[in-house]
Amino acid sequence: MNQKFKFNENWLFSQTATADTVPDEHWQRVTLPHTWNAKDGQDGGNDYCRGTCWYAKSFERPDTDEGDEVWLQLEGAAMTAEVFLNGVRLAHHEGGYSTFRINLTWQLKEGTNLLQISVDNGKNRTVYPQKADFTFYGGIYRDVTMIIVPHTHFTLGDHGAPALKVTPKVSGTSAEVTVEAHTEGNDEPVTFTLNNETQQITAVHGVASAIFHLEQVHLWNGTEDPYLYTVSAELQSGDHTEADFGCRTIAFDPEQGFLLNGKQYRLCGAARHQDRLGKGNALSRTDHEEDMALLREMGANTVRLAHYQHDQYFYDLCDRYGMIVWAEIPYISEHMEEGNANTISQMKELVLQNYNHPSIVCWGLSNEITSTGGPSSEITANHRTLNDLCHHLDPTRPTAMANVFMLDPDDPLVSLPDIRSYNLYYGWYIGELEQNDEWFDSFHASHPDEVIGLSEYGADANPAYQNGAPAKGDWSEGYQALYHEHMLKMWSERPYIWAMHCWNMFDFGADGRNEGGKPGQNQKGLVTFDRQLKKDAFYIYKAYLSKDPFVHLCGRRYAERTESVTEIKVYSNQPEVTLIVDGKELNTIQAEHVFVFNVKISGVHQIEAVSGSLHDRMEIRHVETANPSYRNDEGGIMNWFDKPEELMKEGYYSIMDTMEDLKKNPTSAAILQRIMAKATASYGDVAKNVRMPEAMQKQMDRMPLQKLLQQAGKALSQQDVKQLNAALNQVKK
Ligand code: GCB
Repeated sequence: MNQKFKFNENWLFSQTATADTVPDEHWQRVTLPHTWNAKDGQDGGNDYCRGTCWYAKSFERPDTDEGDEVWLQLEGAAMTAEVFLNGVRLAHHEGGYSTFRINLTWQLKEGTNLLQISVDNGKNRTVYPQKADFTFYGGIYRDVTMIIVPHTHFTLGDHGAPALKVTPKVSGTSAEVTVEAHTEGNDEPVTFTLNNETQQITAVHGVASAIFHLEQVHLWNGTEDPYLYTVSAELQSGDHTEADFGCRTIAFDPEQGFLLNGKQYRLCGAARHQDRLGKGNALSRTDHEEDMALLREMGANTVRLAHYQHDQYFYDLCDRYGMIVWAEIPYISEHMEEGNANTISQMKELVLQNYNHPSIVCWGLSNEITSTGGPSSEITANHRTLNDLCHHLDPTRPTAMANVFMLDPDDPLVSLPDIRSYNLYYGWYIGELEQNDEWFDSFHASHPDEVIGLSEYGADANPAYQNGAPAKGDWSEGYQALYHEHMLKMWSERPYIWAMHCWNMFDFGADGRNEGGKPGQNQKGLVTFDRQLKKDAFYIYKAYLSKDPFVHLCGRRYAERTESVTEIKVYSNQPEVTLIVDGKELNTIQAEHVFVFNVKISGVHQIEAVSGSLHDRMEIRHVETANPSYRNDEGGIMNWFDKPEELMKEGYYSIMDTMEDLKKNPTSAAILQRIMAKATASYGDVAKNVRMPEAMQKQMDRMPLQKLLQQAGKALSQQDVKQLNAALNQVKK
């Protein structure tokens, strides 16, 4: 028999049960996928339920033929799961993002069986992730499937991997495709079929390998033509399986960046966290499809599936639509001494389970792993082990790392993986936008033989916040848009950047955050957490990347404006845009991507942007008093910096002085130290213990304190800053 069916219905769930509790009517009825953190993991406070919860399901022994085996497949149980059948523990799995399977056969009894699964997302020092800027939702949050197979069957027990491993090797117009089938039970002949060709090979010690030659191979060619082949395999026992694969070549070059099928292929897209508002990580196929549709609409040709293994269905969608993927494990933010074994098992699962996906072009070893403790020999040693493991399991793809901006580019850890990438937040957390350009110019000049990419960059925006003069730290939709305008221009001028992944495609749950008017969310998304609203920044990507003609008026939500001449900005991929105000043509501009018009306003105005048959409309109005709901008043610091002259007092210190100068005077140094301690104490786990490299500290010391305070966000209130300046105004220079 060969049967596969979803096992998602009629589960019972308890947050208070223990191993000895018998499920009863007090347990909650749930359908999988399920998480217990859909609400508390997204509302701020860093107080969501983390611990062990229980799932239970009674079921009748399925009908099987003599010798059949019954397996259970879990595609995601976060983070550590133990599976018991009729009271006997059958499996223990560590890692909340990968598939694992359990052979239930020997423990099944006639009649009713009881399956109990404990799932633990509690704190520990062995299973990643433990410290990161996202919510670690607990639950059996992906599908559970029951699989019934004959005694001799395609392998189910190898790290959740598919039984077929397909390795296409393209040369010229043909390809040699090696298909390796793994079997369990007896060694039987395996019949492989690809196109119309059939080969029969008998398995030896559970492995049968066939080689197919494809002439005039149809390449998998990114978003333009993501052609997939399907190979199938059958056993005499009746078990069968199949795998999709694509034929393509990938290469990385210090000057040309990424090459697909021998041609430079500029990669630009975003990173994706999987979760959603109100659902956490318990998603439906429709949710995944919607995410893919949004990436495609934006014109992205790559996605970084951060910071863990995503649903198999999403990798399938990436294959199907030609989206290039960076795949990674949640080895993130801090290295845990006792966590090495877990990094290895999660990496093994990631590579083995995803080997066949043509969309995947690199294995990410870690993310900002040195950010809390700095580099160390232990970190390097573990990365070396992971790097070797990836090469051993998959010699066809390079390894990568997403480095924190503070990591010295000459640190040996940076050159450990095959290709380099950095997460840079100049223009948001630190420094100015232009420093991104400078950083890349400097890296490329000093490391001409190395491949470099930008694995993260971004700025938060709550689309409720609007600002006629957008500024860093104001959480406004306008600043985020300006920020990404800069980054896309920077990228377009540097063809050597192998990939640029914006952080993030979607706002996501980070229960430890409390800022920008939405506690519990990281709002760097180009699209909101519920996927309902595309922020203006989404459209600057579309202007650069998409071939679908469009015009988009920015500032639609900035409807009430106090200025008498206002800026109207249009994003488009067309060469020319006309602005029509109240039915009259104002101006026609030729530009690339960004079209800026200045419009006099007095009352209510109908604004229309037109290019050929394309148009977009909005209404704005002039008001005397600024709409208070447009302002993020949490820090409120921004208002302050509008008038720096009011902060300064002749002959005395102020926040307009550089840190370097303030540190020279013992009194101002003490005041500075006090305020810094306060700011650090109020940051979440991630920011604690951050060690600043000397060069970076020096760079910061040369900045006026005011600039740094602007980046402190919620950590310091407007009142704090006022008091600080008043205190400094009393210290004589
Ligand atoms: C990073 C992290 C990512 C965070 C992001 C941020 O560097 O890799 O997990 O969410 O910054 O928004 O701060």
